[in-house]
Amino acid sequence: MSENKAWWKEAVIYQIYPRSFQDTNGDGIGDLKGITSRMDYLARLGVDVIWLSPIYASPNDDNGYDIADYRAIMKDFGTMADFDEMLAAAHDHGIKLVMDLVVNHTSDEHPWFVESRSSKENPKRDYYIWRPGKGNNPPNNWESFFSGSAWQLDEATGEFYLHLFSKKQPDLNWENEKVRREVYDLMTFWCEKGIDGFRMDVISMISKVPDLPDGPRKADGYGDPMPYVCNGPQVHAFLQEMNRRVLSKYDLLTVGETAGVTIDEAKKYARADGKELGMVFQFEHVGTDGKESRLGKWTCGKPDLPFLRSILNKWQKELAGVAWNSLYLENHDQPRSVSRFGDDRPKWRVLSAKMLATMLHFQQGTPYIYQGEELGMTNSHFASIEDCEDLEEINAYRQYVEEQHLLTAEEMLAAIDRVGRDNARTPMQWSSEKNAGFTAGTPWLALNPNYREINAEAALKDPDSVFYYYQKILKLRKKHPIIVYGTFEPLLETDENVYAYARVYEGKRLLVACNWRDREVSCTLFDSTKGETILSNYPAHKEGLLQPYEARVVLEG
Ligand code: ISL
Ligand code: CA
Repeated sequence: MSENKAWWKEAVIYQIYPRSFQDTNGDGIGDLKGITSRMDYLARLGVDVIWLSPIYASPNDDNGYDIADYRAIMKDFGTMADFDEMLAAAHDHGIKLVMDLVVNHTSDEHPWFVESRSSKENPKRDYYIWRPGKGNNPPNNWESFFSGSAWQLDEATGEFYLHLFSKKQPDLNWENEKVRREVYDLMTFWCEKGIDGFRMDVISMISKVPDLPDGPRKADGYGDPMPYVCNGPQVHAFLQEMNRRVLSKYDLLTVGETAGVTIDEAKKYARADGKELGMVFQFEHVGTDGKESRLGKWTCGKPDLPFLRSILNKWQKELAGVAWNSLYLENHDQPRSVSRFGDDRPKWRVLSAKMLATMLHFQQGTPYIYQGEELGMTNSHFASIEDCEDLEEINAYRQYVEEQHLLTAEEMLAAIDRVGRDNARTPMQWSSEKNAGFTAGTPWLALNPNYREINAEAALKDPDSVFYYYQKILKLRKKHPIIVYGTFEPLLETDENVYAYARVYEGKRLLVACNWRDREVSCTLFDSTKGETILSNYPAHKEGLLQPYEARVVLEG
């Protein structure tokens, strides 16, 4: 293996969703001062990097993923002075800061779009993707990822603009060199402020197939844009240009959010020669919730171990030595991992959360922890669509339940409970006090009522908590380079219950095994080992088996 060492390969990233992290002024919305106030907590956990979901000026149609000014801080979150203070506090704690870069689209309230829509002759017209309709119909059949047509008719000029996401998120036209220059300029602005990297939102979608052909028809009658917008013809050229103009001038962590990425594409995005990005987020393993997906994520089931394992193992094997993996189970778009992949019943929650952490963090790649994952926070419950804030959930409900009658309200709400994005966005659970210590006011999204039991204060008092288990994993990563740089060898690849693998490095071997079941299962992997157990969620191992949700890591040699 060509061993290209880098700080961002050795690091562990903690993702903060600022809106839900810590409120300091009682408006019910998390803010930058709140993040600054929790820096000690993050340092205690031992993370190396914070990735902040977007904090730029935004009308919040999609909670900041719709940006109106890339050089200003969202009013709800504070001021640029608060930002500078937060960045300094992070650096004082030895923590780096990565910003979210959302440049596939802007807000429709961004001045570029306000100009662009004003007339066909406006110099910024070509900053976005405008097309005449087919009669009264949109230019093609594409469905937005947030429901309905991906095209919006704009009265002022009688043309349609493309929005792969909400209609308040018009897609930028990356073919236009001026657009690219604007993006590189704003990136440089943040680099000069001293940030340490970018997480690039849907960066796999910035290049569209030029003639925008109809997509394959889906069950709801719309066409799927994915084949024509993901990994498009110019995407690598654009990223190489971005790299030359900006990224190569700084020492940055870069991670592309690349929906629709394949192994072959990932090898290009995350090329080991550093000409594009450091790593990408692939989506295959978060699409393992059952195979029936008539209406995408809204008609899925429970993920199963063999399928999930085959995907993760494939990424481990295929990227080895060629590109670098990022490792995640959660983020602000995914449900809580302990509810989805583990077992959130009180009896098993802590054990299974630790098992999942073990399974993930000992693979090769840079691990990501999403706020609250280190506490084993669970999915919430949404009794009515009125309780939901996420536009993906709300729009899908309108379309599938109210307009097309493809799902009943009960089915849709059950799906939201299972995979809705609001599950990840309920406020951080700091303590058992009012509103979990998140806010003195009314939280923008209701807390998960289980905050009375599951919270950071309780975790910090309990040596067996999920928190301290993560802390231990992060310390082990610093101590044993095999965890970062060891090669990956799958084990027991056909076992129905156990996820096992080995890592190998400089004459040492690390054995990892995780029981995915709530019962004892047979496993002889550790029976003859003379190695040292460096981590487990059980005090003692039993010969020939793994206890319910047992996870064990043994270092040999
Ligand atoms: O394509 C998808 C199917 O819904 C998604 O996986 C999509 O790629 C993903 O949700 C993109 O996410 C990112 O961009 C969105 C934003 O809402 C998300 O929060 C962000 O992570 C639009 O900016
Ligand atoms: Ca606030």
